[in-house]
Amino acid sequence: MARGLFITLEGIEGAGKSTVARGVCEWLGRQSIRATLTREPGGTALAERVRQIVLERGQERLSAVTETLLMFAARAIHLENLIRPALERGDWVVCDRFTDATRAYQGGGRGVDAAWIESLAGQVHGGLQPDCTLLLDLPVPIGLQRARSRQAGAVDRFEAEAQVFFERVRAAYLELARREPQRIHVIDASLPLEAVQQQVAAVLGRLSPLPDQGRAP
Ligand code: Z5A
Repeated sequence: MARGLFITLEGIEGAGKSTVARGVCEWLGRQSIRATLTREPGGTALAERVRQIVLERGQERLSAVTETLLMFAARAIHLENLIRPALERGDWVVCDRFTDATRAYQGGGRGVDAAWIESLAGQVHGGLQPDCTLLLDLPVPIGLQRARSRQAGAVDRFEAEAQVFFERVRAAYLELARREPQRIHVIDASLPLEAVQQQVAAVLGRLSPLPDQGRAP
């Protein structure tokens, strides 16, 4: 059986990735395509434990290099136990963040060496890249306002960052999209949800003719 397609969603905090990812799965369901919805860091029980380590604001310092290694450790677990098996059985995988997030957050946001990130990416998933990435782009203050209006509980290590950090992350994402326009589709996420979903459906529709794979029986 041919493998399913690998779709990723990216963007700054509060861009609407989780909301849109659920919508993408519903859209695929209407096309009779089986989809697996997942997220990073995390996605499996073990990778979610790594997520907890990397997000929680604990006593010990976590350097940008350590943060990068933990993102790839979680990713390696996720790929082996969930992403690759799902793609191989013909499901489409819809993943809320993947390696572009490491490029944007650790590379753009924290200044980690881009060549080193690419070398880790090559080792962890050299043969597998997303087929299509939806970059939900919006001005940082709108994203932060949306995220904070919804926030409940403790603020994590990223949510505690200042606006200037997210400005660097956003700029890094837009630069990635400029370099890879065939794969990374910039969606105007500042618009109302319905308009965002229309843009997303237009991109997904252009992935057609939808391959004769991963269809529900
Ligand atoms: N991270 C990293 O540094 N390196 C990596 O390699 C990876 C991740 C993989 C956790 O990610 C952190 O990990 C993340 C980057 C880092 N930290 N940050 N920032 P996460 O994806 O789990 O957390 P998040 O980015 O903070 O997600 P989020 O805040 O949940 O945002 P979202 O998923 O993009 O948004 P949402 O929950 O779908 O929507 C937010 C609210 O806005 C909600 O009330 C919606 O109803 C509302 N919304 C959504 N769309 C709209 C529109 N169009 N209009 C109005 N309101 C809307």
